This record gives sequence, C-alpha cells and structure tokens, in this order.
Amino acid sequence: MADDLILLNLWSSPFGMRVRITLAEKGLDYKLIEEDLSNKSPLLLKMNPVHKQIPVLIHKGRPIYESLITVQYIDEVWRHKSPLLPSDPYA
Ligand SMILES: N[C@@H](CCC(=O)N[C@@H](CS)C(=O)NCC(=O)O)C(=O)O
Repeated sequence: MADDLILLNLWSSPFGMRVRITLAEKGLDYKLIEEDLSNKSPLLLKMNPVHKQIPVLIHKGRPIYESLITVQYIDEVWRHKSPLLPSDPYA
C-alpha cells in the first residue's frame, strides 16, 4: 500500500496536515517525502507543475493536489473506511 501512496509534504504545512489527518483517519499507509521549498525536488515540479506547491498526494503514479480536493479524493476512493461525510447529505 505504501508504494501506491506517496505524500510530498512539509511538516509545518497546515495544508499538508489536513491531508495527513485524512490519511490517518482512513488508516492508510503512505510514503512521506519532506520537501525543501527553497529547493523543490524534480518530483514535486513534475507532479504539480502549475502551482509547484505541497501537499501533493501521488496515488498509483498520479498526482492529486489542492488539499481540500485531496481530502475529497481520499474520502471517495476509500469510502468504506471511516467515511468523513454522512451518506445522507442533509445529515
Ligand atoms: N491551496 C493550497 C495551498 C498549498 C500551499 O500554500 N502550500 C505551501 C506550503 S504551506 C507551498 O507549497 N508553498 C511553496 C510555494 O508556494 O512556492 C492547498 O490547499 O493545498
């Protein structure tokens, strides 16, 4: 599982923490790569070429970025594990 999920992050990022909390709620293993934002890695530049920002979640080689979208993605892919939203939208 960890090979399928990689998180490009910076420990102090509140946006990254949002994604890390979601991964923890789902009980998902992942490889964490800490970025140096003053010397961004080729992987970060390849995976988020427009904004060049962390966090970026890489799932099966495909990047997901923008932390709220990433939270929604995780919740939808692993919907059977600790759903973050109620199944009844009104609830
Ligand atoms: N709207 C983005 C914000 C991400 C963001 O601002 N990341 C910062 C770190 S907290 C960053 O990568 N800054 C480096 C840069 O902009 O060059 C999200 O929710 O993911």
